[in-house]
Amino acid sequence: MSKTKVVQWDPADIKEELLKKYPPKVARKRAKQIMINEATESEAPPEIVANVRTIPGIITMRGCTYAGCKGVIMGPTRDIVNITHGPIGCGFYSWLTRRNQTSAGPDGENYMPYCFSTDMQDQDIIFGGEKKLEAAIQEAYDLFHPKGICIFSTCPVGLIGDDVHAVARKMKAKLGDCNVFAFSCEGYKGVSQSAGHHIANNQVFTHLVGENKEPRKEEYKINLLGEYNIGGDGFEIDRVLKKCGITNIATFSGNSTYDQFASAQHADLSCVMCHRSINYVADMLETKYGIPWIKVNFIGAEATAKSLRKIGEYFGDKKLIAKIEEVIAEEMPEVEAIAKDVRSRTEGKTAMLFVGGSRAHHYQELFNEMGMKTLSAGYEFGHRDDYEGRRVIPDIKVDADSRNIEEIEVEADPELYRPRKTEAEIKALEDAGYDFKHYDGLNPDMDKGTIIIDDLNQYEAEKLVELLKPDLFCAGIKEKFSIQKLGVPMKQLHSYDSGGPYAGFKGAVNFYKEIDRLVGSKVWSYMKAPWQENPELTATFVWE
Ligand code: CFM
Repeated sequence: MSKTKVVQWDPADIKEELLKKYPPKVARKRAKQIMINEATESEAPPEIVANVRTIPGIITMRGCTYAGCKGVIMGPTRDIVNITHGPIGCGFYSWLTRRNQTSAGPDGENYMPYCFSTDMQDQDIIFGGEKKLEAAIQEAYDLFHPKGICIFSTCPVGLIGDDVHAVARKMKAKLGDCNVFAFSCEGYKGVSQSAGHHIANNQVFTHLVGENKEPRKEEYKINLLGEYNIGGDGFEIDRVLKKCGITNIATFSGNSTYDQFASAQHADLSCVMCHRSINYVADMLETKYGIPWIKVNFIGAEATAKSLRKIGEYFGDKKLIAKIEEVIAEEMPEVEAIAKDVRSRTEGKTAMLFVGGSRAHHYQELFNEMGMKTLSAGYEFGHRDDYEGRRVIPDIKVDADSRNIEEIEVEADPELYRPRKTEAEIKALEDAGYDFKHYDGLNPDMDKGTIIIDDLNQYEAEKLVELLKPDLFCAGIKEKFSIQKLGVPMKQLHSYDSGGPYAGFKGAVNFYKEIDRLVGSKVWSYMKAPWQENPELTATFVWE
């Protein structure tokens, strides 16, 4: 790869380059998932195709439905025993690899260091695995006496037809003091982990939210939805919230407990960080209990300040608003000093971000604060609303894959439904520019002419890097080494490599320092694989 930078490039040429090698049918499909941001001045931005099956043969970055359910939503809860019903690999590879941290708290109840699995064998596939599952639940109960046990289905469980829900019901009745429930989150159930989020949202809402009836007396009670405490992000956010005097009743689900979920209905506002993974719970909390929700983002110091102010404005209490301003004034000077220092080296550097269903958007805030420009970005499994904003939801085509995921009916609770604001109060806030239930998505925040790509794959990732030579590429472990081999620094934005937290004020400082070092390092551009230095055999493919 040449070390000279392409300064001028035409996004249409780049798109064409990416599609060139594909067979025509594949190219046509991929063309709808590669979008030049707001290509035309006059027309509405083109629709992006998202949340559809990856074309067979393409090496996707996506994960499976089980990963979204067990790994993402339920996994970070420390005092629920999460049993993977399936072959051992599914449980093992989803065991702490996401770096969702936890603090055991005064009760010390923490099952996260354990990997619970039924370890299905050939004979269980042939004769059925229900008995083995029953025995596993009993064993976990006898050993730990947890408040809850969750069962996660892997692909073979769905294929052989084990009734995990019947087993869960039976064991819940038998054990008496342990909430046992199951998830039909077989890996193949949806087109990505996104389906697993939805399945987890439904089940945790049905079986757990609202169970703790004990009223809560604290002030300014919120739920923090879609924060998973990766690399300690949630610890930093909780520190800031506490300093402001805001009570976080329940985080879904970073560093969370059974009781947090069970008490979520006591909050007066739901703050949604990751819209993709948890918007279903936000909506259901509103429908059933009358708790409004707003979109927040604690990635980026400015974004954190803005989100705190948004919470303050909702409660509308002078004492809280003053405290929030005091906290921001106290935290910002350090952040600004470091930002100013790194900016002298990072200004004008370029990045690409291809992560999950929200970080490819949120992290652009941090890069902006460093004066860095995002050339290209996209989600692995975002839906159209995560790109184009929630206003497109009514136009989203429901296909067979989405129908596969249950839509549950939720109604206002006859006793507990209590609108937190009157219609007039809501209207007054909205008239003043306040947005409820609103998310604008990634597209409006990206520059014109940048390239937005859904479900980027291995081939396109390498091609993009080759053509645009970014100063930094952000994705996950599957992409890490191939990008570094192209001579470009790579930062994992799922697990944060071994770093973090990056949320809140202290997190922003961590991020600035780390990215400064990464984009300033020349080491990757000196790298040459042995076969590049001394080719032993050269050949061409038949199509070349
Ligand atoms: Fe939400 Fe996440 Fe993300 Fe996600 Fe994920 Fe994750 Fe992610 Mo990896 S819940 S959509 S399914 S912010 S595990 S903490 S980093 S892909 S961008």
